Amino acid sequence: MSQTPSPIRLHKQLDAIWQTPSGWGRLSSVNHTVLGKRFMLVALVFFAIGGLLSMLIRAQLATPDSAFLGPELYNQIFTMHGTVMMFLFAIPMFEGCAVYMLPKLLGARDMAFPRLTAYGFWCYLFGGTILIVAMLLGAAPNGGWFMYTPLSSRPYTPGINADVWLLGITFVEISAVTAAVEIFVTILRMRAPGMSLPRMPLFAWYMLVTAGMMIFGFPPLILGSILLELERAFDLPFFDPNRGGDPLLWQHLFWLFGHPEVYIIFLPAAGALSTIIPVFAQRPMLGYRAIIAAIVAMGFLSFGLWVHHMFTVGIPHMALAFFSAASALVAVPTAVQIFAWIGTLASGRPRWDIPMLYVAGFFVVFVIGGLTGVMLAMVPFNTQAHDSYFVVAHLHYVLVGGFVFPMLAAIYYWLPHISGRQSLYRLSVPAFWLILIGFNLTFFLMHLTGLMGMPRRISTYPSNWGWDWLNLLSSIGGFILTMGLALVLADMVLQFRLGRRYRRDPWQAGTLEWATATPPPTYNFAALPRIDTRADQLSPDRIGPRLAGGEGYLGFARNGEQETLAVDIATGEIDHVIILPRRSFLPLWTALATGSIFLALLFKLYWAAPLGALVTLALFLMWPRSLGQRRDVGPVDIGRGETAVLDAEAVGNVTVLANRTAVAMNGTLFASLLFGGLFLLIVAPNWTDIAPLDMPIWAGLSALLAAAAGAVLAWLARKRNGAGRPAGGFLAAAAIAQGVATGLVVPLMLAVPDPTGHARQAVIMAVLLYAILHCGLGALMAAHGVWRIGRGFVSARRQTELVLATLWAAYAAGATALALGLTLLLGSAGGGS
Ligand code: HEM
Ligand SMILES: [Cu+2]
Repeated sequence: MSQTPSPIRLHKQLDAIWQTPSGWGRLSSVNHTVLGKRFMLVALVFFAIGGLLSMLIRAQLATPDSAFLGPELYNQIFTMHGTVMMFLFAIPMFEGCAVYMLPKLLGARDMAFPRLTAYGFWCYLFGGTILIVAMLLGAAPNGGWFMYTPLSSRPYTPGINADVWLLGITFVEISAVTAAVEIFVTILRMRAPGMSLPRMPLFAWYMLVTAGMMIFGFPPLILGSILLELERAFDLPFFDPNRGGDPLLWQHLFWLFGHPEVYIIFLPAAGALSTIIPVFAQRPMLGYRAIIAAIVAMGFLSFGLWVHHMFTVGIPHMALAFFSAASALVAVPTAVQIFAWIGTLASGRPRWDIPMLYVAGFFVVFVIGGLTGVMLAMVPFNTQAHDSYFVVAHLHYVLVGGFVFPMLAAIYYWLPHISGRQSLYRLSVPAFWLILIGFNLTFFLMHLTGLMGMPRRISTYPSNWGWDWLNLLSSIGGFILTMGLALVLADMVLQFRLGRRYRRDPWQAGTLEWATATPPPTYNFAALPRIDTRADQLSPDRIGPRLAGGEGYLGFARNGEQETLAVDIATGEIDHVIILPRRSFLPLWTALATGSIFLALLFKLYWAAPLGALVTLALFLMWPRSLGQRRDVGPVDIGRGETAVLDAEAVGNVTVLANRTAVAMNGTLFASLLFGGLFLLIVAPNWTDIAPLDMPIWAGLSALLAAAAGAVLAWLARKRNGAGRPAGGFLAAAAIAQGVATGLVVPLMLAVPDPTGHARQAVIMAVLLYAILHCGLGALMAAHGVWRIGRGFVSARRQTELVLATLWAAYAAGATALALGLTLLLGSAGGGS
């Protein structure tokens, strides 16, 4: 099979295997190029909606005593503006960018889990639609995008509005979570052979750190949303200070997510800048290693900063000093990058083109935003400016400067890759100037309005406070900005018809994505390259034709399978061949079923939610059916005279890595829950006048024993399987043990008196529920393994199912132990003084 067939025939064969059908069949696509484009398109639609809302805000605030919207509608509109921009535009936009770019940039044919990409996309689309429809029906969330309790608790927001936010956003977050796992695994394992970590393009490094941050940053928010929804729906008082809860717990959970979130948005944008700047400066990026160190440092530091959003809530002085210093410190890695960018430009021969205009705009706007950020990191100044328009100005300088400008640069840089054409200068240049001028007019003045005392989130103001002119000018600036953005949109649309066509690599870039044809074929590369140098200093116009001719790895169509390569994490040496799943409607059905759970909860049809969950679970169990091998195949030809085993026979394949990542994420969620319990125990009021609980310790200990036995049995099954002995019996025993553990947690839950009475009981219920769910999940994984063994998918060499069963059983046992520990600790709290 190593002889290369004629390139045209090869192209036809690959095309037949990878293509997306037309008509309704389009909805079954799982291809990353298709889904990346869909993600970005939908994100742009939400950007337009968010922009429209900001126009309404500015129209309302343009004049004093305005009655254009009225306070209730105004609350909904600014809340939706912030929510749409952060959750439905910024995050999905870079997810789409990553999904589209990464395989091309790294030299692979798709992301690691194509169906998961599709599932994430549908969850995003449906969740976002729920929010927008709610807004059109006048039931949009209205408590601000950070949803502070007690304002968002039931007594103060009795309607459905807050539930729309909590459920809709959690639904959307599924796409963030799946994207994080995928991006992480794809970058670590699916690079072109030879592309070791130190040879990776900077964009991939940025995305790797971003994905890592999402893995630890999103679970606190998801947990917070679940707890708040539990409080709203079932009256479990996590945040109610009268019953042992604490509104500050919400703020901690929210900002534990919310601050890293800012960097999660900024880093991909910075990654685009680090890709674009060296290309236009016509010299390699300065300080490649320093930048990597800086972004890794940023990733860590950003988790230590969340408290700077809470300086005014009454935090001990020591803590204030620490978080203030840490906030100022994060300016250092930012500065490293900014100096590297400036240095690269200064020492190169910069070419001016549209993307560079936006890079320049970025510098101006972002630096101002950074400076006001350092000002706000100072506690005394923060106390003055807190919740004033100064903060609105700062946050937009950072978000628009740090995300929108770089994204516009990236759109102008990469859109030719999608369209195969170049942008229309007559539209793009004036659009840029309108945006730059409009933006600064709108937001620079807000610093002044803020310093003059105008609080954020007010719907109107009297005319004798001196804010009139500033607000009117801000609003005019906002409309100029919108005109500029509309021109960009027109430019993007018209480019597809009127843009000049070009040959490969229009910017003379050095990265692999330009080695595909433009627009790219669905399989990206007819053959995969070997990379022996830094992967941002290649010559795509030389490599491209060779790969298109089938020269390289996997330059053939085998058995009609969608094949790509997996490499060792550090060295980038070939590890195994991945057979990717084909297009399928399953992701769509599964997302619809998932959506039914959220809708059932939203409309308080609580009986229907478990039904939806069962259907979702059943659909998920159908996913692996088409995956795997039923016999040992051994090493197969991969071209260039080399061989590699298939993923089913690889010990640590991408599925295993993805599950480890999912466990890390899941563990973060659980850790946040444990943190919440301890936080309430230590900080919240009303914990002294409760009596210790009487819990059936025997049930707890036997549950723990059963869960531990499940883990040991799964591990033994794995050992036996590895030694070539039948493992089904042990695995079945593991499933049973975990099932028993699930049952044994129930008496504990039944013994918890009135969980609505006090946050202590509510927390105990939550951790026990978590333990039950995970013992059940472990049992399910083991049972699934038994089934796969029965169907012949497992052998001494094909052991993925056993590795996964062991992993989840061990996790379930650990979680049960911690859950019991916290139950005992909280259960003995109080004592009545
Ligand atoms: C297109 C130009 C934009 C304009 C004219 C604009 C305008 C505004 C205004 C006036 C507010 C304050 C509302 C109030 O406190 O009453 C606001 C809040 C906010 N904006 Fe924007 N914005 C724009 C773009 C963006 C972008 C691109 C993002 C994020 C990527 C964003 C994120 C936010 C957030 C998170 C809030 C806080 C909402 C809240 O307090 O609940 N905005 N915006
Ligand atoms: Cu922050």
